[in-house]
Amino acid sequence: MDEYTPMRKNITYWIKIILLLVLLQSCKSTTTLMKQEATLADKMGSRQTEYLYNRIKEIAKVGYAFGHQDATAYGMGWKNDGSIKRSDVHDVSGAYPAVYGFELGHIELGHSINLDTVDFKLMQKLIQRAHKMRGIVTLSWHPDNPVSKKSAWDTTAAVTEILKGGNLHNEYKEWLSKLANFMNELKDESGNSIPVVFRPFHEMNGDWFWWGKGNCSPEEYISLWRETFDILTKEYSVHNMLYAYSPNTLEKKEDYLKYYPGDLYVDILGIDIYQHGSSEEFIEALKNDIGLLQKIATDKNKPYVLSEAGLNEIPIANWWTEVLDRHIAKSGISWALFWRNAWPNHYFAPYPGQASASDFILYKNLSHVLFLNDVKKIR
Ligand code: BMA
Repeated sequence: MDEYTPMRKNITYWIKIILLLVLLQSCKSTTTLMKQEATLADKMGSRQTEYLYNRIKEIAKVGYAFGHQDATAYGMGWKNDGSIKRSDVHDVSGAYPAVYGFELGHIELGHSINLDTVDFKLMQKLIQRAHKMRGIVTLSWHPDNPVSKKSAWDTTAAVTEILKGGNLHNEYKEWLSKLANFMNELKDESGNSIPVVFRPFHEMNGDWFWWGKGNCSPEEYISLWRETFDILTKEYSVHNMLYAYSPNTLEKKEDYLKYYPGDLYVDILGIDIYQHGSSEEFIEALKNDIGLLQKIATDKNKPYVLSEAGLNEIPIANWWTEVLDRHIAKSGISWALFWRNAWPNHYFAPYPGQASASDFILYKNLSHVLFLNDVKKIR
């Protein structure tokens, strides 16, 4: 008789326990996998776009990338005519930024230069170069007011006019088709589309743009975002963009998600924080707003960034290391982008001889602040 001995009972018991543990482990790794492989907002997003998204997440594990708007297009006292490789940041520190911001304003009008006089053909070339060097490209867009035909800062009510059913909907689609053409023509040497981070309609919690607070309702803003996303991805087949949402410094915590178009329409969470007053106020905003951003983004499993920042004319000699970096170093952001070096009283990155230049070199040497040669290594 095959007796069920205590010894066999014991073995069966342990086999069951092991099987259970294996099962639990595989469930756990499936959920971790699902968490890690968050898909793109654009379900048809290219393989390269997905790769960019994963790199952006990887960067935050090492530090944060340094970015500069229009870095290679112009700087203090110089303008790129297409023949030079230059950047103020490089002139000062010997390193090129890791993140390159460019501006699409006036592409919608079919102009050959943007609202800041950067030639779109040159921009295309500079994006190709930044991408080839494994830098990251982010595009802002300050479209003119579609009703008044004045600038993005003209706050004449316009959003409902361009939404589906509005009088200017078709005109808005024409605008988007021009933006889409630019995106669809943005190719690398092998003919693959170059992936970028698109950051339209930013600072909507401020009242200075036609898409901002008081000039449209949060619901209208959300429709504007979603319709724009749908037209670009579904009608114009643009599949090389990650979408970044970026309010301005918050007045109230609740403001962050007030205009949020939804997890299915956003890949990256950002915030624009400038120092307009004292360093203390700025530090408070960095701590509070990035702290909140970190919580929201972690919960949504999305990367997050300081999408715009800066102190105009940087008159504080140790601003980079003591005011800025000390308060964002451990925040988990993937990058911090500083605004453009436009003219002598409107610049946000140092140039040789500028008051914060030597501190910037110390800042550049911090191991967690990543420039082009550092992000290059991140796969
Ligand atoms: C603003 C200023 C403007 C510029 C706009 C878009 O912050 O720098 O001069 O036109 O950004 O780049």
